[in-house]
Amino acid sequence: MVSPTPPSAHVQGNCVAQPRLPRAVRMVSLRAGQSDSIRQRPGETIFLKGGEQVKPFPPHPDLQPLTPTCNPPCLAAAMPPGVSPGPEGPSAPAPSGRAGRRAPPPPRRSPGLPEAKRRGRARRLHQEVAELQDGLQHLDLAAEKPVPSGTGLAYDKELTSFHCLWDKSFPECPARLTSIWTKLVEDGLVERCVPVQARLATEEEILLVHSPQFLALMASTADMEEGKLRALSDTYDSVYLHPNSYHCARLAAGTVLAVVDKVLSGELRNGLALIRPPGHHAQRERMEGYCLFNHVAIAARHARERRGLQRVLIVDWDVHHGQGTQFIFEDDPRVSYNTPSVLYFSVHRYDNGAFWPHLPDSDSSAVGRGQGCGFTINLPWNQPGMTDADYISAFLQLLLPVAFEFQPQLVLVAAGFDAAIGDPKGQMLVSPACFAHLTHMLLALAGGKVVLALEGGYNLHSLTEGVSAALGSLLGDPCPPLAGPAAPCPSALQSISKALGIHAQFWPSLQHVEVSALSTEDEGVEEALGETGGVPSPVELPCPEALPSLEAPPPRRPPACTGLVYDERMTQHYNMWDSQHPERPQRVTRALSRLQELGLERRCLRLPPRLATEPELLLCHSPEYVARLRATVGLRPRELHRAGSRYNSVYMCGESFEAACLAAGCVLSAVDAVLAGQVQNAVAVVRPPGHHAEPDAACGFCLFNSVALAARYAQQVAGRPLRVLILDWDIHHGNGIQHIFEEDPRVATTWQQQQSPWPRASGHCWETPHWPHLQSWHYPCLHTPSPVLSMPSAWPALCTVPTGPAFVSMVLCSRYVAGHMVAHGDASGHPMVLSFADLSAWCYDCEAYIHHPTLLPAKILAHRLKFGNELPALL
Ligand code: X5A
Ligand code: ZN
Repeated sequence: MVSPTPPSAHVQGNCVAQPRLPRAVRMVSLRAGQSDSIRQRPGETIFLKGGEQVKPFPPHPDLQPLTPTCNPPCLAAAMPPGVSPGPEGPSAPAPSGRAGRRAPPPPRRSPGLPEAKRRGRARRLHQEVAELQDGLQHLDLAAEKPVPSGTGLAYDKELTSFHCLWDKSFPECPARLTSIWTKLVEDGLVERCVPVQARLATEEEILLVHSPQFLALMASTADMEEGKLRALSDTYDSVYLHPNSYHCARLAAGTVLAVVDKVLSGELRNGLALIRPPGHHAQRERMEGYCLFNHVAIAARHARERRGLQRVLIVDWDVHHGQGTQFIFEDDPRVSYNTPSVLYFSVHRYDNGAFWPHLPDSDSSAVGRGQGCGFTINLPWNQPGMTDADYISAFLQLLLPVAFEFQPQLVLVAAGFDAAIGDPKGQMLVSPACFAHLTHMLLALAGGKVVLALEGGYNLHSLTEGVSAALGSLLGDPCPPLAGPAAPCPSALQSISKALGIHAQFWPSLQHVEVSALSTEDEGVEEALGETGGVPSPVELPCPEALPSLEAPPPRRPPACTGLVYDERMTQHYNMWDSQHPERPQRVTRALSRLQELGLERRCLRLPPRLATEPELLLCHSPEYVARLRATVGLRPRELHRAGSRYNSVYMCGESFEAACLAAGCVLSAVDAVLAGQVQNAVAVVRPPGHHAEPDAACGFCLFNSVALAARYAQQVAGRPLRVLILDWDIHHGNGIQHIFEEDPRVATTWQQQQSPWPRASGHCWETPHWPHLQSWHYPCLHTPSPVLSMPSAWPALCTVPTGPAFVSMVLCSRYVAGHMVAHGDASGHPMVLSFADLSAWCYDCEAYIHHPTLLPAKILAHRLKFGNELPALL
């Protein structure tokens, strides 16, 4: 029935060879005013159910413009006789194929209540159709605007024009800013930033947070004599005033606003405001703790009230609790949709109340008040000496889960550096590099709209190193490595656990199922607990490294460069008995052309592809197995079929061995480039895949275990102990990798996998290939039990077309052959059609059937129209 075809021709088969992918379509239900919270993803199309339009983004220069007007797909044609099709009537006959030739519905019996219900249902459905069509009319096919770029850096020498007149050794001093500036110039960071002009905050802006009386009092200090300044200062806690203090505090606040505005407008990606005096202790009617005006609080209110943001996250990693900020927002009136607009997170030294500002409000029990409950998150440390591991844990376990749930539109950081190692006040041990990591973690939020405002930091050395490290992350530099393996200390864990316990009631992301609550009959749990007798025993990690020393900061690496390795020859591995097999050559050709379309490919450094050598394959596979695979080269189809069927879910052709060697070799090439420092990181677009391959067996489309080989190879090349982390996000369990490394402590493997039947059970129900970078799914698993889809012969039909000397094999479904959907598309100019016959969607841009979860509303509706009931199992 099937004849093997030359691979090159095969790749050009008619169905999926087009490089352009479908724009994913997203249908969204919105309440009024919410539309700016919907973000378009690259190449994605959004239409709204209620008819409200998503503000179109200007087209991305890298993407070709699409048809400017887009009509709805052929739902009109899809409407059953019971539903009025609208003015034009059905524009085409029922779809072709067996499905389309179904018998008409049986004649009505007696009218009555059921009939009235049916009509009511039809009316509602009609309304939904109208809504859907209306939504489709507003399809916005413009691509996403370019990602903002540029890191803003705001600084003004003017900000050094005040100091404590009566205490020359006061820690909050002008040298803090000058030494930071010198360091940033030295490190070459200033020239990589976009300068942002400092400016004064207006009175109106200060009044967003502070009272008019307090503002007037601060303004009056500009003309005071030293004696009066000192007397006034002494009526507050830990502040000094200088004749220039008021001016500089206004300049500091305005400077944060200047950076925030450029980030919100998209002129800059992120930014840093180098300012003093600090701000986070200042309250509505009080200066305190070296602070006059609360710059970050003003910026948050400004973002909300003047720039219309709904959610702002404030992260305060200054070693002191920003009680001023907390007080300002803890009972802040809600803004919209019952959600307070500002989430305040502070990690600080507390010492059970013994550390300044000595307030019970700084404990984790303070969670906000009224509508603001849960939107103040305090993480108090009860011991000095907290390390990188403690701060990283605080972020990973507490802040980030909440932040990802909150989905801020802007992140403001009260960036003090007094938790840095060597700071006289903080007495903590945080390395400068850690500030790069903390900053980097926040960049995943708010589309990268992160603004750092300097707060404390009184050891000039660690202050300047810390600022430099944080700025490096804003600029996109890779984070400097942290000191060797380390875990949070017991006291830190206690603080984190307590805060988690308190905030789990507000944030589902913090909820965990207790191990004790799991069924004891669950063998896995018992087994895992059995190993340690129930007592947690921390893993022992090899090769601990020395603690970081301030004396020898790691050399700064050049800006990140990403490697890309790909070789066309990997497409020569193909399934000659089933060209619809999901692991097909087009997976890599399409991936690569998508990278090209998006302009990503030309931003990478192309790395040389190569074949994995025999000794390299032996790093993970047995000599017998390698020999057995090598022997498949040149076998005849019948022998190849037999060779493949020895294994679970494996096919082979004459070129499979070479393709598998190439896939593995390309990954090794990427490892070479990364370890040599030629690139910061790399992507290998390879097939066949590898993670199911066992030491002596192919498995699940995989021949050689490329990733496992790469891990072993990296350790070999490095010539020193190297800890390797393998993250396997394939939907299937990487059984091969696990078996290879189960007993190797140098390789940690982690899986994020669904409970899926494979690889435990074999069968022929393939899940769709999962490419996280591509938002489309081709050729979905067609096992959805619907009356039409269960007809076996409708899909696929095969035809072979002679094209000159070669043969091009095309697998076409019967609907394509009959041409109904194509005809409709040609006639209507619709970019996409949904078949009423079997709910498949055809995309003319891709010339392929596509599926995406966002098509589901349309499919559900079509199913309802056709069968009068709900679509059974979802795709
Ligand atoms: C911003 C900052 C410290 C206040 C300490 C008062 N303030 N003892 O770090
Ligand atoms: Zn501080």
